[in-house]
Amino acid sequence: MNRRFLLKLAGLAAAAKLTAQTPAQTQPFCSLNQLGYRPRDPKTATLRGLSSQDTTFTIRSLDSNELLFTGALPPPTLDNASGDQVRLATFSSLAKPGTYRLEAPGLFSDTFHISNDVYADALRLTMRSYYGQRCGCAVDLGQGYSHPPCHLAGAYGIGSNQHGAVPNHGGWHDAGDYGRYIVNSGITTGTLLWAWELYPQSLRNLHLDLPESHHPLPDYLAEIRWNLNWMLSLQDTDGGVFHKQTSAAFSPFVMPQDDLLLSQIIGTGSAPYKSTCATADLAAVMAIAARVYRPLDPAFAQTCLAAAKSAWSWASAHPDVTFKNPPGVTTGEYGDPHCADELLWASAELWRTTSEPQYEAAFLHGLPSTPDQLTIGTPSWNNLASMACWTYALASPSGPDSGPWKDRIVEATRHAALDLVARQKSSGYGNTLALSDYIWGSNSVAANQSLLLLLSHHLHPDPETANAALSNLHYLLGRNCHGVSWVTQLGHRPFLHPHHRPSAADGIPAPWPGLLSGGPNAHPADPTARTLPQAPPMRMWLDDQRAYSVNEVAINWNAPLLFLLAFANQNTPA
Ligand code: G3I
Ligand code: 9MR
Ligand code: ZN
Repeated sequence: MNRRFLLKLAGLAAAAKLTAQTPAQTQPFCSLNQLGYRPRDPKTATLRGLSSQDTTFTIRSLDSNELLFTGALPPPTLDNASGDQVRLATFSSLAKPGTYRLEAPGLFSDTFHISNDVYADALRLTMRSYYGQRCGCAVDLGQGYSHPPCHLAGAYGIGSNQHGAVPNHGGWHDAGDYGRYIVNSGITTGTLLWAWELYPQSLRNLHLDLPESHHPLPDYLAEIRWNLNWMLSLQDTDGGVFHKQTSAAFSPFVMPQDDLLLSQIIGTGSAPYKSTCATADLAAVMAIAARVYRPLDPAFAQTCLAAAKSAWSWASAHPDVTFKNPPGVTTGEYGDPHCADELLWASAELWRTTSEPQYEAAFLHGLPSTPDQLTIGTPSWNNLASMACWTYALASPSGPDSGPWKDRIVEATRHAALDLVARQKSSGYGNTLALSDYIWGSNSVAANQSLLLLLSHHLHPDPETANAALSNLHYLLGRNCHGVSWVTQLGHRPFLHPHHRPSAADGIPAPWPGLLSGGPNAHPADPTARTLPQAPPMRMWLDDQRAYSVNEVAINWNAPLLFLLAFANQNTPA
């Protein structure tokens, strides 16, 4: 039998398993992290569908076939996000490495592991998915997940004063579509570079099996540089940066090499053609890159720094050029009417990299008039103010010289983090999402809330905040009302049908590995998701390739997951 056929069988088996096992709301069911837990972390599973007479659960070691743990089940409580009556089974003190199953009357959980390296594969797969998103390059992830170079013909065109052909400079396809967008690349690449700065021990020896793997640069940084080079190519000679490079409309569901629509560099439609948010995002990211690559490739770091400075000057001189799709363009807009937060981030990163006073002055000028007015929120592609504040805090001296702003940033971050901790404790499935957080890409809201919690933990160590961050990982990897792992090819029941053109067009049933689903969306915005009956927000999700407002994948959604996994793998040599 050929390999493709075997893969097809495996994929069909996985699909059959999903339909057979996806639990009805009223049947006994246990949801937990389908990979498992690190020995010393808190461990709680969510059970539903049990009789109120059932008051205990047990955990069986599948290595020795012994029952190693018995725990009490508290009475059911209503989880508002899912509408489920849930029972929480806590077994944190079970720390012995091994393979286990949770049991209760009428119920066996998925098999799970307890071990220090339980998230090592997840980290590698999640990061390797960026190689899978590469544009303009032959990609081969193995097992048939491959394509030849794509989108080689590029041009300046719409909404710009420049015309003519441009070479392809790579970058990552944004999501399930083949567009490349500076704004979204910004937060993605910035988050990945931050993970390198904060958790290098998890990343410096990560083997990604890339075309560049034999080069001296660590694989992790080689992959990120692939996107940095494309971002640099969208900078004009005056320092401003074009918003995106996409076709005029979304392509059909074909492999990338079969998408023959012209890939165009798209401007704002009138002078100065470049946009402020994109330019400031590029300045921030290139300032971080200048720090990260300096010890490894000083010439590249110098290029990044020069790009960051000229972009910052352009954005400071043009603070309000917002982007809307010019006539004839219907690809993703990433429109954001407020670019002050992007500029704040650029100023803070440039100050952290150079210590030059004009950047600190610009950052301070962008803050509220008094420290007590400063609040910290969850970052997202259109909200970078927290990243700005954290970078400023990370660069400021500690102790008596730290100054009022650093102290206030730490305090406001901790305040936001403790709110998330409280939410996590009252959530039936252990996530930190408020009901209003179930929006397009809600899984990335959860992951970015973990990033906030981890920054809080970094600035003011507190296991409660780190544990709440990890609890979102458990939610994403199976402890949710769907009993699904929202990362392709991870766990027992990973979702199978992402809105992702290569996964749809490659003829292999199982999707490309390591991709995070957008997740539940209380405001479904595509025809397929709109067929979902109105239900509590966590239930507003379905595993359907057409349903882009709940089941697409995107580079900026994978990045905070990667950040969280880098944290969780700190004691696991890569
Ligand atoms: O923030 C508001 C919230 O206050 C409100 O309650 C809620 C109710 O509608 O909406 C929230 O805003 C949503 C916003 O995302 C949040 O970031 C908008 O409704 C929603 O339409 C918007 O969705 C964006 C989507 O493009 C449509 O523009 C997603 O953030 C963004 O990730 C997504 O990005 C697309 C690219 O355009 C193209 N490539 C794929 C990519 C992923 O789907
Ligand atoms: O595939 C597109 C996806 O990447 C975007 O997030 C989404 C919203 O902009 O649009 C998808 O494209 C759809 C288009 O908007 C409407 N026609 C069907 C397209 C593919 O399903
Ligand atoms: Zn491409």
